[in-house]
Amino acid sequence: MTGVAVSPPAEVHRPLRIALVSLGHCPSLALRNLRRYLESDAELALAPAGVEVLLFDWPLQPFLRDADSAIQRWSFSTRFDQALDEVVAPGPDIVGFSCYLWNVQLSLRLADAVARLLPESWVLLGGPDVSGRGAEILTRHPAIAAVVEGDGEEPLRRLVVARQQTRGTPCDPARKPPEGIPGVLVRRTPPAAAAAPAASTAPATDMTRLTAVWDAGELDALADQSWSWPHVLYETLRGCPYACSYCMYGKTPLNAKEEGLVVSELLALLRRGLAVEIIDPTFTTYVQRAKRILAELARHDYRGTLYFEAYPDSIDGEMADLLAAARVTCVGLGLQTISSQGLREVRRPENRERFERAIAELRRARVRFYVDIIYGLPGTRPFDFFATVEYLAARDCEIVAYRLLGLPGSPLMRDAERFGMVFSSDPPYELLRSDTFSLADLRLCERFYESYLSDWSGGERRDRIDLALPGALTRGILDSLGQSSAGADQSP
Ligand code: B12
Ligand SMILES: C[S@@+](CC[C@H](N)C(=O)[O-])C[C@H]1O[C@@H](n2cnc3c(N)ncnc32)[C@H](O)[C@@H]1O
Ligand code: SF4
Repeated sequence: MTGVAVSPPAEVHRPLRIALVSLGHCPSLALRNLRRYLESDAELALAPAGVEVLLFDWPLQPFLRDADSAIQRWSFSTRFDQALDEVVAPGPDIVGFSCYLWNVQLSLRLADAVARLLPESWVLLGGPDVSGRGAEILTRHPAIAAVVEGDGEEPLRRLVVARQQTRGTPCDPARKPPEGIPGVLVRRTPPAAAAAPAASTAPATDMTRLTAVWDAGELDALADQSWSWPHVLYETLRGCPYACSYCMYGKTPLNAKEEGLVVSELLALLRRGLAVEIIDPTFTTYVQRAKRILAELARHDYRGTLYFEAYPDSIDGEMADLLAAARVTCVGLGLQTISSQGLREVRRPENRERFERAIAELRRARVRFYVDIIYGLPGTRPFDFFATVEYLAARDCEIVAYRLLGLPGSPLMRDAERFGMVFSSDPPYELLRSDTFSLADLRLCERFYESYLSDWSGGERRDRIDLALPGALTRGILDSLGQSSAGADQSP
């Protein structure tokens, strides 16, 4: 018998390549987490030739500018072509796009094009803008192989293992990601339109494996790029104990990083002089933990700055002092509305006393803060929004007002019919009408807020009104906009 030397197919001699793509306002933490999770995986490390993760992390603005100017010039060679070329050139086996409302349309366009140019690679989507509507996306985009819903680390790892196992086998154009991976929706062939449901939600990410996700050399290079939100993102935990229906934050069970690790990683970033955003849904809500972390940070020197958002109830005097000591430069507080009904309808607990304590303590400790509010909330009317602005103006708070967005997958979308809410079907999914807001009302709220910022948040006009008088500010602003102010003194 003659022996035949069987060598592995040429394919297997090169690493399995995974390209991860993000278009954003700041460097993507999701891509770093996904990369770190794959690189620290024992099973994948044993694979022949290993796994190579390529990150394509691009500022979004140039894509938008280029698209605009190309249309003006009637020429369609844009940053898009260059991006496509860069992703396709290394011949990745898996290409994953990180989708948020600011990039989902561009990402889908790129994903469709990549899938056409690389028919044998698996093109995947993940991120909050596709979570909760994977089946709809698979139906509308036949080239997408799978959508990952929720936390992506463990589902992506399993997809990579599955791809690894099929390497070197004869090319089968119908070869697709397998069904049954928790958190992964895959396309079924045939019929092309149907999606196999995700087996269940993805298992929790092992947060201990997400250490040092920011590569030090990479951070220097990132600082050189023009990001519109020049922050380095850091998460100490996932999950939010509150259930505000409009929000996509923290709809996963609590999953926290070990405190010592949080302190050492944050110090490493802060010592490099970086502007760090802690992106936990509400950093201070796990009060004792947050206090221990802040106290530990406060013991060290650093040039960097810290910023985060918080549900205000947890900010007492001690917390405010620790924030100041740890050199937190700004805190975003959620209030949303002073209407009790509005808060009830979005399942957000109300605690005005605690909110007032938080702003008083932050002010005393000289920690800058601003307050988030929303217009268009179910169960509210424009005058509730005006009264909320008045309430905050009377307390000298910096205000950030948002129009209600119907985020795909958020619990609010299940209530849309009950409140007659109609949202734009495309990003940013803004409210167009509801039982209590016409489109004209929404436009008026926007003008009201802009007028408040430009003419009434300080200066002469403001000095002329008595902010303690209910309705005085609302009347002033509406009169200046040529709108009737009848009803301005009604309080919610
Ligand atoms: C930082 C941040 C910003 C930054 C920009 C960030 C960036 N990358 O460019 C700034 C401050 C500019 C910003 C602005 C806004 N934001 Co914002 N922001 C965030 C925040 C706090 C963190 C995002 C993040 O990096 N998270 C950490 C990573 C690890 O989590 P992740 O992104 O969910 O990724 C995980 C999974 O989704 C999945 N995954 C993600 N990508 C991929 C890719 C693949 C291939 C796979 C397999 C899996 C996967 O795996 C990851 C790890 O588990 C989130 C809330 C949050 N805590 O997540 C909101 C959030 C993303 N923002 C949101 C919104 C709505 C806004 C605003 C409209 C303001 C507002 N009203 O809330 C504006 C829009 C600005 C604009 N005009 O474009 C929504 C987006 C919802 C959506 N459908 O996209 C979120 C979810 C918050 C919310 N309100 O519910 N934001
Ligand atoms: C992380 S939250 C604020 C901090 C804290 N978690 C809280 O709720 O108090 C960020 C802000 O984004 C705004 N926001 C979130 N989802 C929104 C949506 N669907 N439409 C409009 N604004 C939204 C809210 O004003 C919210 O306060
Ligand atoms: S708005 Fe804030 S408190 Fe409410 S669910 Fe979202 S992150 Fe949690």
